[in-house]
Amino acid sequence: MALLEILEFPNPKLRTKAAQVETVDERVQAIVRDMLDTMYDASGVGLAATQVDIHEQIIVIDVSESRDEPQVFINPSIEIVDEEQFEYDEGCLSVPGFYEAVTRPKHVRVTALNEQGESFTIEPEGLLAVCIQHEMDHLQGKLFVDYVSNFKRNRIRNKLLKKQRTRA
Ligand code: GNR
Ligand code: NI
Repeated sequence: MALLEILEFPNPKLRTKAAQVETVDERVQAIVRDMLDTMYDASGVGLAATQVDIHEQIIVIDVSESRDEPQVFINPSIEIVDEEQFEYDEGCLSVPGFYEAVTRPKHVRVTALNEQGESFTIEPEGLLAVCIQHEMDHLQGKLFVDYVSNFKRNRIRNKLLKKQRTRA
């Protein structure tokens, strides 16, 4: 088992846009395994490769209570199904300790490749729909704090910078 280091806001590497995966081979499957280990170790419901400084379109998610239903999304694409919105208190392993309400489309359709390289499409609901959108934002270099006011984002930034200074 290999745990990967999770980058924290405001590290500029979190702003990198991820490239498409060309082929889902053993190299990609090893990244998926390490990302799942890292997500479970950190008690997260999802993890995007961007957060572990790998700039490829790979996401792992587990929204189950029992923490034994991993889902893998490679090269995901998303469509908004209708205009209904949904507000949820979001957190992020790259923004530890902070939670803010974020409003996103409620009904989305997601197509991706699984860890075997097979295409699948789902219409997720609830936390899974929120989480997929949160993770797909990471792959574009976007963070949930980008949806809150400049005042709140700067306060979060300054608190995390202070914590990171005292840890380094
Ligand atoms: O663990 C996580 N919890 C969470 C809660 C609400 C909305 C999104 C998330 S994702 C987050 C893990 C993470 O940072 N993924 O990028
Ligand atoms: Ni996150």
